[in-house]
Amino acid sequence: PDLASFVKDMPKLELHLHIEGTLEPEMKFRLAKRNNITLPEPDVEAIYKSYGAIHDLQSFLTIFYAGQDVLRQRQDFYDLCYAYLQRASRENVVYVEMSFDPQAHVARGVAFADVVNGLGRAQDDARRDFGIESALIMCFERERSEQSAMEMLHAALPFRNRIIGVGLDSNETNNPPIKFQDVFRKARAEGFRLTMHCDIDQLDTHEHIRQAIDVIKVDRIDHGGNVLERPDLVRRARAHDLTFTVCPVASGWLRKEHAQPVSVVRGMIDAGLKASINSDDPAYMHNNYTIGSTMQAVGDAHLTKADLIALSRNSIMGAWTSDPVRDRQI
Ligand code: ES4
Ligand code: ZN
Repeated sequence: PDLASFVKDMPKLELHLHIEGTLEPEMKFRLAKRNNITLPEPDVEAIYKSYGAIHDLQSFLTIFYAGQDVLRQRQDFYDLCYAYLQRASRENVVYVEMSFDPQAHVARGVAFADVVNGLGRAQDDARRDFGIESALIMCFERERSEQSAMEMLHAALPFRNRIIGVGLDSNETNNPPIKFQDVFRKARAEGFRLTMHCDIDQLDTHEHIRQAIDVIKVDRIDHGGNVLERPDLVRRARAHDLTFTVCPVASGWLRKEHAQPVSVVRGMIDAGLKASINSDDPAYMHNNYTIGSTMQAVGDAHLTKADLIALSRNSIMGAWTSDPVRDRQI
């Protein structure tokens, strides 16, 4: 088959997907109405247009957090998650490890349990209705304090059957991995798997990658493309058998230059690193691309079908399905 139908039919895994980043303008508009929130944009079209201002990580984060403001009730989290899983299953995604960022939700008054139970009930219903499996990764926002992250970790303990790992995201500048050393040590001790963002071309990115591997001892790195510039880090990543969850379309969108993130995937394959292809925040960039269109775009940029199969294998091997802490078999 041609590459497009090959990718379309392939069973796919998604390991780096922010559920809040799947909030499409149509749903944002509907939830704003339902919650009596006045958006700055008068209609759905204007919301799409406002995303044109995204040009780097911080400009994305500003719009991303503003958009989340419409998520107020358990039902909102349910609707968001169910709609995403339905779309994903339609393109043959069979398994998703999706991140959520509780701190912003809790800060605007949503109960932690409403976030997790809203997402969780949608996961259960999507499994029943579409056969798609999924699990949650709780991300800490790295510009917030370590104490706040520790509070979230404690809040997550009763939900260990749903939350299989913890991550670190948001603004990386002057927020190195070691800021959260104690939180991640505790999370590991509690049985959570560990990942963290080392976004492309952030300040001190090589040092952040080094800390993630050597100090935090992560199981995966989200993005991490700059590893390729340092042979010593490549060696460390290989020695630790790390999986990199690369998001070629999203990273290209944030950089307004689309070739580079594709070359990251190519470079990781050639360096013997385990790269996987993922979506990140599909509703905010490139008019709602999908993981299928991401794989196809990467494939069209000179990856073979064998490469795409190897990348999918990396997703399977890098997934956290077999975590012993989980009391629910998937
Ligand atoms: C994110 Cl792409 C990315 N980077 C950092 N933090 C994030 N939160 C949601 N998407
Ligand atoms: Zn991300």
